[in-house]
Parts: sequence; C-alpha cells; structure tokens
Amino acid sequence: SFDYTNYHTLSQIYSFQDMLVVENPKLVSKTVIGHSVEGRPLNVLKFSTGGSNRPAIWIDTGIHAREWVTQASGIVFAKKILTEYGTDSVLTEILNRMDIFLEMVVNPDGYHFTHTNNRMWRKNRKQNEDSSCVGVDLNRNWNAGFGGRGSSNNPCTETYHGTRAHSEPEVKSIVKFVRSHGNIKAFISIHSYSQMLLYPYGYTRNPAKDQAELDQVAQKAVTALASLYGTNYRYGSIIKTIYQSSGGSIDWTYKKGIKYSYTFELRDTGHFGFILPANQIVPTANETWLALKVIMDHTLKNP
Ligand code: 0X9
Ligand code: ZN
Repeated sequence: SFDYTNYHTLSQIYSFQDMLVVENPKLVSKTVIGHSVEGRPLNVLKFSTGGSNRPAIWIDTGIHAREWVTQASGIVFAKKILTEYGTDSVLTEILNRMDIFLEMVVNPDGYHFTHTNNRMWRKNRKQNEDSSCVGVDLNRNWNAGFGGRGSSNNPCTETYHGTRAHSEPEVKSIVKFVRSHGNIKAFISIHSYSQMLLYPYGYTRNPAKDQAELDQVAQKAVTALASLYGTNYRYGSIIKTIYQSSGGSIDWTYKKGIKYSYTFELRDTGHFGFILPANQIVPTANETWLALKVIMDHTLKNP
C-alpha cells in the first residue's frame, strides 16, 4: 500500500492516481485537462457521487515545483475524501451535493526537475525566447493585474510572468477547465510555506467586495486548523498579509465570480521552509484538511 509519510516522484504520484481510480471507480475518476510544456499529462481527479455539472470545489497543489509538502498533502486529501465519504458527516454532505476536483501536480515538469536536477526549482520548464533562462512563474501568469508589481518581465527571475496572460499550458488548461465547467463555487490553491490563509487581492490594495465574509470564513478555518496541533496561521488579503503579487490564480478566479477563492501557505514559517521533513507531511495535511472542510462546508451552505 501507499506510503503517505514520504515524498514521491512524479511517476509514483501518477500511479497513485490511477490506483485510486481502479479501487474506487464509483467515487473518483481522472480527467486529463491538458499537457505541460514538456508534454506531461495534467491530471485532475474528480470526486463525485453523481448528478451532472454539480456545483464544485477546486483544489490544486504543486503549482510551484519545490513546495513538496503541497503535492504530498494533495495525496493525503485524496485518500481522506475516499475514507471520509460515508463516515464523516461534513464531507458526506458536501459530496452528496457537490463535486470536488483535485489537481495534485499543477507543474509536473518543474516537479520532475526538483527530483532530478534542482530541488529548489519553482517555475515551469518553458524555454523562454531570446533568453537562456528557463521557466515562467505559473502564479504570475493569470489574467488579473497581469504584468503588474510583484511580478517580473525578466525571464531570469523567479517571478517571471511570461510573454502574455495564460501563455503557459499549465495555466491555460485550468482556465479552460474553469470556464467550461461554469459551476465552480470555491477555488483553493495550495502553496508552502508561511502558515497563512489568504484571499484576494494580491495585485491591488482595493478590498475584495466579499472581504468581510472571506475574512470570517478564514478565521473559522484557521481556528479549526489550529485545533489539531496548535499550528498558528495568519490570515487576510494577499497584498496585506504576504506581499503584492500580480497575475496570481485566485485573483483571476475571484474576478471570474468564484467567491470562495483562497490560497494556503502550508508549514512551516521558515525553519525548514520548502525542505519540510517528511515526518511533517501527514500532520500538515491533517490540520489543513480541517480548514479545507470549513471552507467547503461554508461553500455548500451559501450557494
Ligand atoms: O509568491 C507566490 O506566488 C506565493 N507565495 S510562494 O512562496 N508559495 O511562492 C503567494 C501567492 C499569493 N499570491 C496570489 N495568489 N496572487
Ligand atoms: Zn508557491
């Protein structure tokens, strides 16, 4: 059986996804929403108990390659959804009326590269034109304040935004999926590290029109998270809580009308940073799951 207490290679994660589908065909299926720059599949797991085009929750992990605890937590979330359906009343109610989509490895080329070449790689693996520097920051490539402060037009930097909004297939595939689905009610993008729960905006100091509600739900979510092991999270808008960043995913989804758009920054606060020891994977995922259920439950109850 699968070892949730260790980090895994990309091919191990792909096999895990296929195994889940084989073992739970009534609850989970796999959709390939596109292909990465280097041609790898962009797999999304769909957790559903039926219906058609039900209101849905989107969760993604691994948009930044080196944030290994996020892809590892995505694996734990998938397993939890399957074991808690029918046993946990909150998750059961959610899945009886909504679908959950989980993209565990948004940036497969970058993730592979962190295993083979450079553990600290962040961006995708685009060969930029007129530059020998590789990669676009997939969390600066979205059409929300694209190209603004908190992103860079220099391909050699870690926050290079790319040539135009949605230029990168890893981003464009999600954009197309969100648009064609049309019924996504919460969009949660998971990063590490800093222990923060963030809501729009990142590109402007103008408050989101739903700021009061987003803030209340965030407070409830971080309280649930802390209830397990006492892990302390800060919460607030991206620009006020972490820093200005333009072209980020949840600013785009919020502007598209997905009210419950959130970004997590998982453990820790910098002691290990991106190189979080594997013995923290399961505790990190467990506490995060409690916060995710608060957001999903609120989404279900506020249609
Ligand atoms: O800079 C980022 O993209 C995120 N921090 S990280 O250290 N994981 O790279 C912050 C993301 C919040 N920004 C937006 N979603 N706009
Ligand atoms: Zn990140």
